[in-house]
Amino acid sequence: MDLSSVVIQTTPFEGQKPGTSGLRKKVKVFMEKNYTENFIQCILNALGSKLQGCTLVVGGDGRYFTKQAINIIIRIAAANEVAKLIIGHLGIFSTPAVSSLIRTHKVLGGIVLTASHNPGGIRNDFGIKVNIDNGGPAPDSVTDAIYEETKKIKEYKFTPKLETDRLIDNMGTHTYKVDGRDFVVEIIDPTTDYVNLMKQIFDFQKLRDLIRGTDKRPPFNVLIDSMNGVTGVYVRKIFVEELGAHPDNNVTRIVPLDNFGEIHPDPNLTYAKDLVDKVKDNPTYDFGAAFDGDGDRNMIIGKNAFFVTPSDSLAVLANNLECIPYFKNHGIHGFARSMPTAAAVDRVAKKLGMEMFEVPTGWKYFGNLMDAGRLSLCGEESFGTGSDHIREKDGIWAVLAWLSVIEHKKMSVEEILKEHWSIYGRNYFTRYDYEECDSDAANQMMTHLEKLIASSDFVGKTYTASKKSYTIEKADNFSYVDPIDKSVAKNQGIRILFSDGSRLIYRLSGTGSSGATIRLYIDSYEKENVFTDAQVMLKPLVDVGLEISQLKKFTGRDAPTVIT
Ligand code: VG1
Ligand code: CO
Repeated sequence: MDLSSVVIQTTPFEGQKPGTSGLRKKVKVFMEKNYTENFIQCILNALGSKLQGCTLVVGGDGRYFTKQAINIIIRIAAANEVAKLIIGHLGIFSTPAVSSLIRTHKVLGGIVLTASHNPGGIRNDFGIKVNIDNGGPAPDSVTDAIYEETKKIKEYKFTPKLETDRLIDNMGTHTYKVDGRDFVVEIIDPTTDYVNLMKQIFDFQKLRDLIRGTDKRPPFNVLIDSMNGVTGVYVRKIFVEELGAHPDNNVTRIVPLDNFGEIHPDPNLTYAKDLVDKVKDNPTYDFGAAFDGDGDRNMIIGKNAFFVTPSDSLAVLANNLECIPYFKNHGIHGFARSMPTAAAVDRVAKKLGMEMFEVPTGWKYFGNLMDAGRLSLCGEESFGTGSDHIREKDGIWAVLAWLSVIEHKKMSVEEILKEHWSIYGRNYFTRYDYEECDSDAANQMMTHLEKLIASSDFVGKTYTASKKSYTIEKADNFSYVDPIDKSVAKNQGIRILFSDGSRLIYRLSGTGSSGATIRLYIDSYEKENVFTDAQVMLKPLVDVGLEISQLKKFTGRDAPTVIT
């Protein structure tokens, strides 16, 4: 049957501005009449002339409203002359899997339906991320263009008679005639391409021997927690089916739920407490890992829940990449971290003679460097680690990388960290998050900081807490010039740098859906004193950070919501 598309009149919605990674709002907002339709049409408008005849990858973490959003995307894409959509079975794709598929199929881009680490379900968040043809998150130039479209949209195109009901429930290819053109919807297994990629990168036989044990070595007992998010389907395939992990003892919460079982699918010590407790309570576990809703974040813990900060995780991987076959084949071309991430990896880069980059928060800033062949491994303190195998951070990749290092070094997680600190010294790091603060209060605090760092006598001032003194050497609002395309990103966080190398950084989160989240990042470097508890070590600097920002006065908050 030949279907025809129609043009539907609409009016703009305020605030459809993508943040650090996609547009995130309450589900109820996305459910408003034309809200999602508008945004999808604006994404397509921003693609311009490349849109006609293109292929897009579509899928997400399976949270509430995914199916409705996919149905909208199918009908709008068909009417806008998109030639083909590649969609995950049941609407499921992890964010790294989308990145991989875009690259494997060499298509124009993807639409990822997720609010990532934000809670899901009808009362919580939904989100839409846009990825470009290199597989990475849309850069500022693209998200700015989308936002401009949202402010002036008057109509969207739609194919009302295209039957989408239950379309994503079965795999297969469907071809339609829309306005006389072919339009194809292909529903695929969300895991096949990604599992193949992981098999090319890692030595699965060695990882299987590690997890199952051999004549010479007892099994390395892991607990992999998908937190009811999208990684469940990949964890079953990779860890259970390929690597022989036990389906009851070695993996947990691996069925994706549309509300994540009412938990916050964010792998940190607060929201992944369940995993931390299980590993603590059961000393036979050697290793634990958790992922966020859309599978791009990871948290690594060792025996007795020994915690690896993401900044250290990046440095340890950088120091041991040679045990991963991918890097033997592709070489190692430089490292990078986001600005708030502690500089542990910089020390490894220096020793190995590697180029090292410091970029703003958000994975989109790594893409150009990777495309230019100057970056192989990068990470963020927010539990993001990844390499140039794709253009997103990749939770499962990070765990397989860690297991490869453990297999190779035949050491425990704690031993590996302690060895690393003994060689390089330790970058102590902690992050305090104050979630859902009043937006005005948070903005006032940032304005106060802006003024303070601009005052003529700020540099050189000394602050003291618990008898430790810190003298300010430099303070600015971080800005970044992309070395490849020279694009500029300004106002990326207030940095206060002290003469002993310690840092305080203040940012407002760009991923929340309501209120404001203040992030305070604290780090310091110690050459010799490397075995102290990080919270104890950094307490004086935290106090200085609170004093300088007057955070309590502005927000009324006594304590952070999450400490990492
Ligand atoms: C946070 C993290 C940032 C990360 C981003 C997206 O952003 O700090 O490092 O790239 O989330 O991660 P913000 O603006 O809230 O600090 V994901 O896994 O939510 O896409
Ligand atoms: Co995520």
